[in-house]
Amino acid sequence: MWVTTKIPTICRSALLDLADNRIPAVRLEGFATPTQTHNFLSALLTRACRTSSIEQVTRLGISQYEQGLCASKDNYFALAQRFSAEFADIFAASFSPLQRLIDQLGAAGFDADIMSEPGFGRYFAGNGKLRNGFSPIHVDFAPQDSGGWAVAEAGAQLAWNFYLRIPKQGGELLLWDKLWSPPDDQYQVVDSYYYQEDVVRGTPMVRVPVRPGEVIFINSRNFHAVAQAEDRLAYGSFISVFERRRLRLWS
Ligand SMILES: O=C(O)CCC(=O)C(=O)O
Repeated sequence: MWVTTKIPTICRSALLDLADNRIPAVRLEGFATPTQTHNFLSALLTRACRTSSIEQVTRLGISQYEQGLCASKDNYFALAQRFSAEFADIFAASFSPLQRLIDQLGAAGFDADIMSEPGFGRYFAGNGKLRNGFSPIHVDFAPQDSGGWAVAEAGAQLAWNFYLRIPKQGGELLLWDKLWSPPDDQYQVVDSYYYQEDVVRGTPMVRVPVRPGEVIFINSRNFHAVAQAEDRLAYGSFISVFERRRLRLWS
């Protein structure tokens, strides 16, 4: 349960509080300058391949859910190599938010890197997410659905998002103070990863306005959603937390 709804600035104890679900989010203001944000946004939109997940979300990149769980592990890791090379070109044309984030986590006292899978190699990390409409309530928590993958062994799972383009109205991040547990799946919408509103009925919620150039970290096991928005663009990945010390990034 959250002990406060205040959102602190990044530091080691704030990220551990987030992993323990004592706070709703952690903020990293000024992650990138307006010029860096613009250059990365342009490189991403012009060069990255799109793979849709649901009608409201167009993904620039791949996800372990769509290309792995819904297809196969071989498929995901073959694509992970291809897309990591493609994103290296995008970073070369602008800058690497992924490396910058890893450096920031290192500076906060963690051992941070990209996630690896024994026998398969590195995961892909860092997707663009272009949102149009209301992005429905969901959780992202590998132990829920990824048995047989190393990410399912994490003690906690966070997500970070670097905001690139946010409409003047709407597009807030909605966070509920409720960590997913198995009985919640009675509310899951058939054949999809999102949930009916009943799953969070009566649960405290915070509505977090987000700004271009900043990063927000959330505990992605908490139910969350994104308010109605047109052309909202963010870039980020998950962070699996191992032994409260090793942070591993993947998408
Ligand atoms: O873009 C955001 O603010 C949150 C995105 C989201 O739903 C997620 O990371 O799963």
